[in-house]
Amino acid sequence: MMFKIVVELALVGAIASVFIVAAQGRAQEKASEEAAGRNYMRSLDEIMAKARNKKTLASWAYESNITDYNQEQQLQVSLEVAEEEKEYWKETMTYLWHEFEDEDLKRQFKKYSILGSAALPEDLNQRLINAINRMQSTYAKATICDYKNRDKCDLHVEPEVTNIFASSNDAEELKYTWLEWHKAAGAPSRQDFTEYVQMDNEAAKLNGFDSVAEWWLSEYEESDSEDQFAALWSQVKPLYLQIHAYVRRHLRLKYGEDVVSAKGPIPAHLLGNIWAQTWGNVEKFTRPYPNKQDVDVTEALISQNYTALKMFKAAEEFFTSLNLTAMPPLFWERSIIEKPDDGRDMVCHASAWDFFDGEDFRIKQCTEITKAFFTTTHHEMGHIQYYLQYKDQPTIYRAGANPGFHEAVGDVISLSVSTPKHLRKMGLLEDGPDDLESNINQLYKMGLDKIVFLPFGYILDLFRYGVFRGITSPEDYNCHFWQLRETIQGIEPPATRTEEDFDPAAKYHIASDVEYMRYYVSYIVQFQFHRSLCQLAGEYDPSDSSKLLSNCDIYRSTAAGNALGKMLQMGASKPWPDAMEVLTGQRKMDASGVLEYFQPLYQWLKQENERTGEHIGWESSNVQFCTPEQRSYMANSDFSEKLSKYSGALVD
Ligand code: X8Z
Ligand code: ZN
Repeated sequence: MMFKIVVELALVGAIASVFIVAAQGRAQEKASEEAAGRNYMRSLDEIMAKARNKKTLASWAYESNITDYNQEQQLQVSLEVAEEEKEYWKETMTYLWHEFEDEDLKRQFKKYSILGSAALPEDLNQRLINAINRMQSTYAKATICDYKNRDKCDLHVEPEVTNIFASSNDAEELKYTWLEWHKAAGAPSRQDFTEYVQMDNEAAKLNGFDSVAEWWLSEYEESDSEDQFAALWSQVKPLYLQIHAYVRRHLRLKYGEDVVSAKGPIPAHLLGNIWAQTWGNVEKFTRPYPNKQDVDVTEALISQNYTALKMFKAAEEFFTSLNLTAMPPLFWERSIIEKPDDGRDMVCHASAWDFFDGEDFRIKQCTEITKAFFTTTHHEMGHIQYYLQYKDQPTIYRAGANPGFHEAVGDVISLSVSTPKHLRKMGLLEDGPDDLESNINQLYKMGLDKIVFLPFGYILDLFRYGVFRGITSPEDYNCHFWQLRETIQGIEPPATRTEEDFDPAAKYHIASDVEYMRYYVSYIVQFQFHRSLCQLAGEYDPSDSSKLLSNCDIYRSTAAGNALGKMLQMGASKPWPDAMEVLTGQRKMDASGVLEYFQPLYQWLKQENERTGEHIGWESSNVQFCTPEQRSYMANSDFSEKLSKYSGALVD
């Protein structure tokens, strides 16, 4: 009996050790597969840096000088790189990366497992690239005639159309210019946009997404991002409604009730910006306390002989004062910071470029000497700062924690630069009182940039999500676009619109295939970042009324700069909540930063609107942008359902 037990035990032991040896063997095998994966990833990442460098150089050459030759070169390089990416992707997918132990290595493989538009067969990829290039060049080359001098027909969006919107008080001139720009830049791209949507959706499907909407949303790495965006909108909507009502009243007083109705949406051409996305240019005649100091510094910039270069150097100095990095020599050699006057066509819309070689970083911007461009200069330099901070990360991580983070860096700096406190330090603003009325003026000016942008930033991609998902078909493009603008932004077109028009493409990012929710996200999170940086700089204390968030200047605070740098250095190596936590201790996007910043203005606007009996919100527009047929089949459509879901409770 005893003998039998011993034999049995020995047998069990032998079997177990066979299993253990087998398991050890498998573990070793896995470890060596993972080691091979690590080696492969290192070399893949280097090869991809070179490929991206080549592609970016060709795009820069094209966008800074739009010629047929440069377009063809850009196309060929893009197609070559796509082939290369496709070959490497096949190899990448032979690794069993899902089973890797190392989370970071897994993350890199996961990111490389999304091939992008290179997944398309070459002929479809070529159609996609060509459709985008045609839209982009239509936009860049679009010109209109001057209202007062109809023989002068070389007005581009930058600087001429922008300047007309910044300075004209003539409602007829503004309406004419608005209509002409949309005719020249928007309508011609309708076909190309439709082709682009088809091709890009094919690419999305080949990458495992239902449509481009889901692909874009995946960049935010959370399954409920769309709901988060909607919740943020509900948080800030009451603030928007107040500034909207206040501005409408002043526009009505200025242009008369025939042009601006008491309870309707605001006509889009009267807000100082061709897209009505920021309204800073109406500040001069809507300022809450007109007798107080003018907070605009455009005149000071001009009278102090600021040049584009001087604005860029001033921006750089702010970054270095925070112990962040100076712009490298190649930046100054290769950037284009003024519009070339040699007659070439160029994409003037400001942009910042990473060439993925750790040395070459550039800005392309048609700078004008204005406060708005001073802000844009900081915005673009914020992108370069991010590139510089994460340049030693693997190529695949050289991106923002999410696209909104990238847009927020320079804006956070501008929040300090734009304070009267800082402008005085720079000698751009004369000494003045720090009283409540001046503070309201200052907050109002910021609100015209920041609060009013939120619904605009939000709707542009609500529109495109609908298109990509097939909820909005080509026959309804313009109707749905204006339906969104009316419902969420409370604005209306200056005249009847039809499906002959295609107004979305009169905006750069639609014509150039640039995702736009990033700006909405940025305009929320930048206030979270600002609040934390101000606390680190000892410039903000919620319990001390002499230290308002809106008057915080983090200039020269290395504590703030180091904290910001730490977040930026992470690039996309971790999901964005980890990056946000490093700087703010928070893991969620939330509008409390915006609301805290604008709290005194909100109270003031509410009182003022009550005092004047202004209607809050808006009734339906009297301008036609959908036909009665379109309206009737829209009533119970998926589009309407989405619209009410994502707009918060409908206004009126
Ligand atoms: O496009 C830009 C930047 C380049 S990333 C100049 N912005 C958006 C726009 O102009 O529509 C910055 C704010 C919003
Ligand atoms: Zn940007």
